[in-house]
Amino acid sequence: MNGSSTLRPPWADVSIIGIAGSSGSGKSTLSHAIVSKLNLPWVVILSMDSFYKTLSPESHRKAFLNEYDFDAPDAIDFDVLVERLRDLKAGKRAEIPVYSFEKHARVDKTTTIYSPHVLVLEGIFALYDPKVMDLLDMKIFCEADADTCLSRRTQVLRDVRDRGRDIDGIIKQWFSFVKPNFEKYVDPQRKVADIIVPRGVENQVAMSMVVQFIQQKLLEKSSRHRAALTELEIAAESE
Ligand code: UZR
Ligand code: MG
Repeated sequence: MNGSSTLRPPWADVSIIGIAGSSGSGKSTLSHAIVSKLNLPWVVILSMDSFYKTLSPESHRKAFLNEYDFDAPDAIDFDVLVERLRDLKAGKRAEIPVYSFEKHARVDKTTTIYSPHVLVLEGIFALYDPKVMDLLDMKIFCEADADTCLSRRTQVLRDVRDRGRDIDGIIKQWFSFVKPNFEKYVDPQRKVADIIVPRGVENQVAMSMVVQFIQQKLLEKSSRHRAALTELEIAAESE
């Protein structure tokens, strides 16, 4: 028996669920609903917003004019994301960058995550990078009408407007980046998804399926670990 893999405790063998979908499609809400239905203590939601790259001064200036493209995969630091996910899979702790939408920049601190049982990775490009895909146990695409997405964004960003951004900028960003890049990069991810969830959290059937699948995975992992331990105990006794 290969002791190093089978003896990894089940909590180090984190199950990672990827949730992709348009900006405003309800990824975060869906993630929270899944976590609440799972009702387990060691579950973490990791937003890919945390992995926006640090911008050059020129790009940073553009960001404040709503002229920087945050909706292309290139805006995401996949290298750091993969490194952190691999660390968590190996049972190590991971330092997660903290991103400020207000400043369009990473702030000078990190959030520490210790290996959870389940990690929900949500972001417009959760099903994009092959290295990330390799680490996923389940791939979900969250679907909503484009007008629903836009109206959610303007509502969400109304808060931001109160903090200094304007609705014109939001609309400008929507038509120059969010919409065209949705068609180009985000929407094609539905082809690699295991399940497509229309209507987000309203879709109770899809939610139950997802939760059952995760619970089944956890059971299997814990049984495998128990069996490996028993085998080891028997081997030790016969020595
Ligand atoms: P979700 N975004 C910003 O508006 N500012 C930033 O500094 C970083 C990201 C937006 C981005 C994308 N672009 O659509 C959205 N725009 O955040 C993704 N326009 O976040 O999936 O939570 O909506
Ligand atoms: Mg979100």
